[in-house]
Amino acid sequence: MDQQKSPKSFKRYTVTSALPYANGPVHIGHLAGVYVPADIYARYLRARGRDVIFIGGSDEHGVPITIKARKEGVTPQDVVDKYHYMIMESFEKFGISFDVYSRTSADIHHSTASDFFRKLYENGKLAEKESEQFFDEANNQFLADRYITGTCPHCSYEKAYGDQCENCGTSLSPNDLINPKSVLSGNKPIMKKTKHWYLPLQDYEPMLRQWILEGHKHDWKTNVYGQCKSWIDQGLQPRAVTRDLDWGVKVPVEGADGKVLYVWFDAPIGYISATREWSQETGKDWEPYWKSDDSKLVHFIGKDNIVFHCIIFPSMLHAEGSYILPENVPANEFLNLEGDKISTSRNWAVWLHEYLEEFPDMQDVLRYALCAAAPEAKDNDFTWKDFQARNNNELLAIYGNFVNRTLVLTHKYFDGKVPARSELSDYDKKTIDQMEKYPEIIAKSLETYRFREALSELMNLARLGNKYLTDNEPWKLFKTDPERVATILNINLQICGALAVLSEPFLPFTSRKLLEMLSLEMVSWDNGAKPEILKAGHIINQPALLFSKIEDEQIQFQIEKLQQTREVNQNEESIDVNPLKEDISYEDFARMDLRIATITTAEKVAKTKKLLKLTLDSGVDTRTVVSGIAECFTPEEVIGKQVVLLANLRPKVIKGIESYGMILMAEGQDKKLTFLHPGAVIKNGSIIS
Ligand code: B3M
Ligand code: ZN
Repeated sequence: MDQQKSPKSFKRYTVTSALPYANGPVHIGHLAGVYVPADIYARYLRARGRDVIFIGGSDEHGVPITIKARKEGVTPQDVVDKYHYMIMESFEKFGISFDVYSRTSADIHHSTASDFFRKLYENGKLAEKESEQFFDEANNQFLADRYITGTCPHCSYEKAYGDQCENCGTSLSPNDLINPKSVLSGNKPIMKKTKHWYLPLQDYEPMLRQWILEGHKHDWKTNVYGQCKSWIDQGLQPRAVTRDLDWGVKVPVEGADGKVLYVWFDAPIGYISATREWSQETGKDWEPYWKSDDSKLVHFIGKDNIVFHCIIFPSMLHAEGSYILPENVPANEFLNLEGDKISTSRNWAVWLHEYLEEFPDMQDVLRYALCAAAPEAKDNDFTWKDFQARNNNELLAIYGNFVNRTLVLTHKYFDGKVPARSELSDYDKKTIDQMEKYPEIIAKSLETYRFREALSELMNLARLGNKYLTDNEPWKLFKTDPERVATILNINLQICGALAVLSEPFLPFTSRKLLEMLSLEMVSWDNGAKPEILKAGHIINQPALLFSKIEDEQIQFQIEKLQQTREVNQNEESIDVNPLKEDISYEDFARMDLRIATITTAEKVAKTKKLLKLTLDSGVDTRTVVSGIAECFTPEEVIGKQVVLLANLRPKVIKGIESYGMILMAEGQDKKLTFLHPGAVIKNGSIIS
C-alpha cells in the first residue's frame, strides 16, 4: 500500500463508521467520537466531487443484547428491532448522511459473514482447537464474554466481564477473572470441553508490522499508532472467532451446532454486507469499493475499537485475500459529560432522541459544539455551559450576526439585489484574497482528519466577514458614497456565499437555510469561495434567523436533570457497594444479645477524635460503652437517645476505659452514621430478635 498517494490518486472512498450496538439509544459520545467526524468527512468528499460511499448500520449480535432480552423477557430480535429503528432515526435527524444504514441481523449480512468464514475455513486459515471453558450447569450453557463476571486481575474491580474490565479498560479472557461467576445463575461455573475456531493472529505479525509500524508511522494518529504498536510488540495470540451461543451468525461448517461467529468477527464484515445491500438497491458495483487498490478505505471509530479495526479485521481481510486494507483509522478518544465518564447503565449521557425534543431544530448547534470539543487527541469534556457559549458567542454572535447584518443591509439599500463592485481598496483586495484561500485551508485540515481545526477555520471565515463589515461601517457611508457601500456589501455577500458552501459538511441544516436565503444553488467545494459566487444583479430572499439565543433557564434545566441522575446513582451505589457476607445459621444469630438501651451520659474521650464514653441504661444494668461516633455526634446530641445495644460483646479496654458492648449504627452516604431507633419508646432491656 502506498501511503504517499496524493488524494487525487484515489478514485473512490469507502468511509465506514462503527456499527453501534442495537441495545440502547445513541448519545452525544457516539456523535462526537464517530458520526459527526465521519459525516463531515463524507460530505466534504462529495462536495469535492469524489466518489464516496458512507456506510453505517447497527451491530445486532453479541452477548449484551441477549442478556438484555433475557432481563426484559423478550427475544433478542425484539431488542434489536426496537433500537435499530430508534438509532437510525436519531442519525437521520442529525443529518448523518449515510449512503446505506444496514443491520447485522439482515439476511445479506448473515450470508456475507458466513461466506467469509467458510472461505477462511476452506483455505486452511483457521485453527480448530478444543479447550475447557466455563459452563453454567444450572442453565446448561457455556459462558462466553459477558455471561461471566469476576474480579479483574489488573485493578481488582469486582464486576469485570469475561471479555473486558470496564474499570481499567483491559481486554480480558474469561480465564483471567478471579472468582468467576455466571451472570445467568450467579453460580460458580464448572469447566467443560468445547471446540472453537481461531484466527492465528501471530501469523500476520510481519504483515501488520510492515503495513502499520513502518507504513503508517506518520499518517496515523499517535493514539492509534501507539495502541497498535503495543499490541504487536506484546506478541499476538490466536484469537477465537466462534462462540457457544445461539444468537448470531451460525458457524457454517459441520460439527458446529450451537455455535455462532464471535460478534467482533461478524460485525466489521457488516461494513461489506452493507455495501452489498447498497449495491442491490442502486445497481452499482460494490466490489471496487472493497477490492480495488485505488479505493481509500477509512474507518471512523472510538478508541475502544482500535484493536479490532487495526489488527483483527485487517488480518481477516488479508487472510481472505481479495480485500484492501484501511488507509487510515482516525479513532477518537472519549467524550466525558460534565466531568464524568458517559455511561449507559448509569444513565449518564445526553441522549440524542431527548436532545431533539428539548432543542428542536438545533441539530447544527450540537454538531458544532461536539465538533469544536471533539476528543481528537485526548478525552474531552462536554458541559452544558460550553454548549451554550458555543451557540451564543460563536454561532449566533459571529456567524449569524454577520450574515444577518449583510442581508438586512442589502435589502435596505439595494432592495435585495446584489450590488456590483467598483474600484477595490487594498483592504477589499486583501479580504477577497483571504476568502479565496478558505476551501484549501479547510480541506487541508479535513484531509488529515483534524476536524476541530477545520471547524475553527470555517469560523475564521465568518470572523473575516464580520470584521470587514464592522471596520467598513457601510451604514455610515450610504448617504455620501453609495458606490462604496455597494462594493462593501458585494464583498460581504460573497463571504456569505462562501460560508453557505463551506459550512455544508459541518452545519448542513444551516448551509441549506443560508443557500435558500441567498437564493443560491449549491456549488462545488473548489468554487465555493470565488468572488463571483453571487453575481451582481442577483436577487436574494428575505433573511431569517440562522441561530437563536439559548437562555440560561434551558441550560439550568439540563444541569438539574443531570443532577437528579447523579443523586439516583449515588443512592444506588451506596446500597450495593458492599457485597453480601457469607451465610450464617439462625443459631449464630441467636447468640447475639441485642436489646434496647438508653444513653444517660456522654463525654468525649480525651486525646481522641472519634470516641465518646457513654453510660447506658440497658434495663438490666448500668454500663459503660466506648463508641466511635464522636465525629458525627456531640455528647449533648446523644444523651437521652434510645439505641440498639449488642450487650454480650466481650468487654474490651479502649484508651484505658473498659467498654461493655457496642451500639449498632447504620453507615449511610458519605460515611455518615445514624442511630437505629425503635419505632416507639419502649422499655429498656427489650430484646431484639
Ligand atoms: N458495536 C462496538 C461499539 O459500539 C461495536 C462496534 C462495531 S464496529 C464493526 O463500541
Ligand atoms: Zn480492571
